[in-house]
Amino acid sequence: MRKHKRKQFFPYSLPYPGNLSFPDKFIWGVSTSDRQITENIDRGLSIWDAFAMISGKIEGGYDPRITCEHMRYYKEDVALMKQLGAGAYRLSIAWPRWQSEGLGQPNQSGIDFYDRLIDQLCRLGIDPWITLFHWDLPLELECLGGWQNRDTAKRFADYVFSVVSKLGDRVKHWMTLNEPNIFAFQGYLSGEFAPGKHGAWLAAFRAVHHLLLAHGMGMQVIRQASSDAKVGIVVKMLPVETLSYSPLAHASAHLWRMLGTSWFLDPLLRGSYPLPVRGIYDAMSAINRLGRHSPVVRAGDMEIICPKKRMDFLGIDYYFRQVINFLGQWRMHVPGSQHTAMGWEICAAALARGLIRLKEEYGELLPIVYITENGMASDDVLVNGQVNDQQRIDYLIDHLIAVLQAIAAGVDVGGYFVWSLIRNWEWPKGLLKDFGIVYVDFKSPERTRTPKSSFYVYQDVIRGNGLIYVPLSMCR
Ligand code: GCO
Repeated sequence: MRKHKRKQFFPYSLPYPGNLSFPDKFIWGVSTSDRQITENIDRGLSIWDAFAMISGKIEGGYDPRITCEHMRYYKEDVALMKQLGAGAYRLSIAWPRWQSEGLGQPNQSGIDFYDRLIDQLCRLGIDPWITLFHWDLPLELECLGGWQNRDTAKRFADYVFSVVSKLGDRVKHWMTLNEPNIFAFQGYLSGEFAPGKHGAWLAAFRAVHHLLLAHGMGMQVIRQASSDAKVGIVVKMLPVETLSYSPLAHASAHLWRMLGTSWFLDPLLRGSYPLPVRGIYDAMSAINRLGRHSPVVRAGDMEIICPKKRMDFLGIDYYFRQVINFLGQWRMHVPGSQHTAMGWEICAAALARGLIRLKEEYGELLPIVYITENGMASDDVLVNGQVNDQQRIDYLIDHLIAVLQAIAAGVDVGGYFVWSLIRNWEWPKGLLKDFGIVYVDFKSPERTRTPKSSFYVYQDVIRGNGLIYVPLSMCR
């Protein structure tokens, strides 16, 4: 592919795509995760249930038991996907629903729900894409050390085997983990996410290696159980961009890229950690040896994480870029930019540049990419039975243009999933932030659903397999 000036220090502009159509067979979908939309029935507790009980952890005090009740209204939700024209639905299986305590006998009533949901999707011609770990670790496993304990990876593989044996006849796309990079940073360093540890760097290093190992072991199990399955992982894309030159900015950008991306993608795609990260694992091993403990990274691990037959696809979730200022600091508020209700800067161009950078960085090692999440939170209101979310429409169109730009530059992007179909419980933000393209009236006992304007625009995009049906005025 054409080198897009990686040496160029500042963000560059890409030409507006000449062709507003997506490739044939491009997959159009919507994404959710179990913990964020389902009721607390038929399941064991997860680390998020425990975390949410700690006062002050969830803004507005929203209890994760209050949701849009997808278990009860799943048929209605699948019908909405059908109306949208979605070809795929990315959902997650909650490990504590499948196995209440994360090990042992599967929980039949939990399994029955997924069985019904998947049958319903197949009946309506919507392909289920399943994430096996979307952050809701069974609480019992956290008590045994959680992801700091290597056994969790093995238990994950056992759980995956059970899921694939049951659903593998109907499910062909599997994502082992959702965003291990965000899970590690927010769960072990900032403490904003479960398991809520602050500055626990060594714990984060251990957890990351075991998460990646779980991915590799899970992938092995899926491939053994289902020969035509496609397996990938989902990573949050954090493009780092500098707006002014200074050696500090340069060094800081380098560090953030390594921590945010290469720490994860290098082992997954190249089979080795970046050198400084490797150094830290080596130092940890040396200390472990003194105490007669086994090293974190053991012989053979890297071949499990990155086997000869590499993963089939990479899922990319994109919401915002990391902007580094002159002093090398990370800032969320870039003057002159628009921000979402989460306070995240809107920058579609960084999605295109980020994808191109990935391709430049990993070349042939980069498998086909699916945008497994993209979307925004906004303060939407129902007026006369309608929800006009113009900002989300603009957002989606701009980001789809960015995907087209990346495709035009040679990145193999096979599909796009909007986050989210429906209003979700947004982790520490509880129910305060609404990412849905379908509005949910939480005051009504039936949790009445109303498609927003963005739903209809996305429906047009899907129908036309491109932006051709979108009024030109919207193509900014
Ligand atoms: C993530 C998760 C989702 C979030 C969404 C919006 O990326 O953080 O996969 O569960 O809800 O991204 O923050």
